[in-house]
Amino acid sequence: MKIPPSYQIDKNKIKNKKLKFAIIVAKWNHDVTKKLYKGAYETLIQSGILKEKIKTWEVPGSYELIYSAKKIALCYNFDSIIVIGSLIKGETHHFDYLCQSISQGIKDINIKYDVPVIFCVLTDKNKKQSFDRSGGKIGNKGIECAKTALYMAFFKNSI
Ligand code: RBF
Repeated sequence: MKIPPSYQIDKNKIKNKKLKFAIIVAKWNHDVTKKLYKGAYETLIQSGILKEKIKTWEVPGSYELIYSAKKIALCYNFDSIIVIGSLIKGETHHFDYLCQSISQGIKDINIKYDVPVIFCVLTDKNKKQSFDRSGGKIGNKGIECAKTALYMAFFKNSI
């Protein structure tokens, strides 16, 4: 299987109907994460991935993305896993701790398991910024992450 030459995935190039994707969505700030999910899911479908090859799970918050991605990496054989979350800076220091531990946790899974885990966790100052990046004026990071997942699925299978 060849890796597509550019970051933009051409639907016609996706010949492999067996590629399997997992999407894990945190429900915290669900008004944001549901838009990221929509962007990611629709991008996979538009790229020719079969509906039945995309499996979705929901977890309470972004912190739970770590365990759930690990469990899915361990128990299944997906070609890529997309984790979706939205962290919004509040009054406490939790934001910094959460951002740090979630990115480290997802990084650890990428190292330990043979599946690319794509980081679609927004870390924003406020809701407006999050909406701008989840289908607003800056675009939709869910779409970008699905393209990355496609690319990495090809990469995984090319080696
Ligand atoms: N989860 C998120 O996905 N986004 C957040 O912005 C967020 N903020 C939180 C702020 C505080 C003070 C706490 C205690 C939790 C927050 N969580 C957030 C939830 C977290 O990811 C996790 O679900 C819980 O801490 C339970 O493990």
